[in-house]
Amino acid sequence: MSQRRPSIIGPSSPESPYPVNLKGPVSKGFGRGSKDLGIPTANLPEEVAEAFGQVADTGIYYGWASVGHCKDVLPMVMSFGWNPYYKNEMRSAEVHIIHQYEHDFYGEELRVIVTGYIRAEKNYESLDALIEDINTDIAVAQKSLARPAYEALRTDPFITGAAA
Ligand code: ADP
Ligand code: RBF
Ligand code: MG
Repeated sequence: MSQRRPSIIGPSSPESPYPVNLKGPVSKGFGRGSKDLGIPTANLPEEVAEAFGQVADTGIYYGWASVGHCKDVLPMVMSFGWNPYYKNEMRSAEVHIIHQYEHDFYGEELRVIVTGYIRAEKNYESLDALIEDINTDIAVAQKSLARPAYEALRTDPFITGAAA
């Protein structure tokens, strides 16, 4: 059975260590995001994931993202951890941008502002249960980012690409 979850998560403005800025070229994962889940995730490089691990625990996060030369700043959800459902061997930081893209963008620079934590990673009995929780994460991220202190980060020079 699915459980009800709150639609807004965390304090009214980001608290330490957030916001956390991460960036790097989009790397190849196992190709499971699109194929199994219908939810593609752009993987940050291993060393960027490890750097995030120095300031945060494994889990599901939300914030803003932008890609390459594109100035659009879009909401995102990020999974950071071992992916218990798939029993991965290494921690990965995977970003699902809440936007429909026409093309892949492997190799392009992905910039992310992590604004807060949503929940711990879970192991699931079925793929459907995982997908249902990810869809709830997406709704939670959108609602949580609509608060003024979070919305303000959408124009941060780091994420718009204005900071060199
Ligand atoms: P991989 O295991 O290589 O990460 P995925 O199936 O997770 O493969 O697909 C991820 C790729 O899909 C990203 O690297 C990116 O190029 C592309 N992509 C397309 N739309 C999105 C999106 N909305 N969010 C994240 N990545 C996307
Ligand atoms: N994988 C898990 O094993 N447990 C999770 O709780 C989990 N939550 C996720 C939440 C979000 C928002 C996203 C984008 C992915 C999540 N995944 C989770 C990771 C998913 O298994 C991963 O995207 C695939 O392994 C594809 O690389
Ligand atoms: Mg992926």
